[in-house]
Amino acid sequence: MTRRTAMQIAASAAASQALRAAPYQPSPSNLKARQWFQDARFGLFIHWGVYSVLGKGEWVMNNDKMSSAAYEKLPPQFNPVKYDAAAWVALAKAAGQKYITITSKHHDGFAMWGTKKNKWNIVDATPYKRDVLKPLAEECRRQGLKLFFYHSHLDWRHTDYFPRGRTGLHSGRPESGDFNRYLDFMDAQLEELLTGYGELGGIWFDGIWDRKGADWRLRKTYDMIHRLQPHALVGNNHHLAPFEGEDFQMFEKDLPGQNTAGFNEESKIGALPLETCETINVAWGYNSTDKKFKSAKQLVHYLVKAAGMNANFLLNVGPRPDGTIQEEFASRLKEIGGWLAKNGESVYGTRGGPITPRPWGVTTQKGKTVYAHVLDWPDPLLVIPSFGKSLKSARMLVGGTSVPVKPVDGGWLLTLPASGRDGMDTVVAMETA
Ligand code: FHN
Repeated sequence: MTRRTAMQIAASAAASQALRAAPYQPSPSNLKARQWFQDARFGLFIHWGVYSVLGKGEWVMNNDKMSSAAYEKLPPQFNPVKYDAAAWVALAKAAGQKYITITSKHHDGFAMWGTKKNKWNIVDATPYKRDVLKPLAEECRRQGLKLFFYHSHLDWRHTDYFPRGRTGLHSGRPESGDFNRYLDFMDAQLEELLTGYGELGGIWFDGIWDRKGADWRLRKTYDMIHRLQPHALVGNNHHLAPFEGEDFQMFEKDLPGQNTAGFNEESKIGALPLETCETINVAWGYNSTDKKFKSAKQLVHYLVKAAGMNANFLLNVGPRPDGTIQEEFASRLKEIGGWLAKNGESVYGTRGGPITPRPWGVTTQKGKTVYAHVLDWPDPLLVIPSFGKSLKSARMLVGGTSVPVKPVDGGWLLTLPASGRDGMDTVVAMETA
């Protein structure tokens, strides 16, 4: 027998556990939500928690080997008096983002809402004493964005998260606990979010990779979500092929099917709507020393390359402990929004294009229009390979200048005019028969 890695054995155990449950039948409202999600194409990811006080990212409790007692010194210092949910949602809108995915609970177990299930939360444990998710949900409804909650399965503090996984080993918890009681607690907190914050876009799970092979009772949790909000989209960042009950598949720091980040080796592209997530600098949670900011051009390229692969792009910010979003993030989001204001037709409501990525760029499509996204291609001549449809005409999306099209063996030769070229991404709209 070939030696299978522990990960493969764990993945097959988790998959078989998922398969034992009855097949999941998404509701009509869920299928409609999936179409909306794919049309939306661009969302704002927000990693925010008491860890931001230290400015060393969201893994500081684990990376600095902090005990729960030491970590408990952070909430009393977390007082985001400058938090302005309306401004955050307005920034997402200015960026051209159609939904927001915010951490309701990250791996430190700290609830960013007024949970009644324990005192480890923003209302009971900080001088701010207010729920930050409620105003965000209200602002999203008012400004027309959908709201998703990122919710960590992994918990570095809860004493029933036992046996331990690969992380959170320095919290100082007793070497005992009832994992099912922890999952009951997690489901009870999720029920608060699913019944107290209005209609949600979905739940974005993360963290089961910490205990591969454990029985996470995924279907029990997923079925609860779909019972309470049938339209809510469930995704789980397990870096594996989708499990029964999931409604979209996410990839992290990689386009679908790629593995430049090194932890997407098993994430085969499934048949569900796709999303990839990325940071503007390197860190997800606020990191005051992380100055490796990607340019707006790089981020537009990521957005259109994701769209070219039929995937959404979820772009992250990590707000400061005072509730502000740093200017390096805000300026890039607004610049992306400026590009989308002129070129959004080639992204929103599209699906992956008929031509696979080429040295010159990628394609998206909507109805009979195929959009060529010409990235870092200075030449006026552009060869479009045959793609199963006949090309009737072409125009520069911005300005509408006609693009000469000459049939050649194997496709067409386009001559791009100087007018309408865009330093970030020049979009050519090609009408097909
Ligand atoms: O451990 C988390 C990390 O903190 C962050 O939330 C990312 C975002 O996708 N997910 C996990 C790392 O894979």
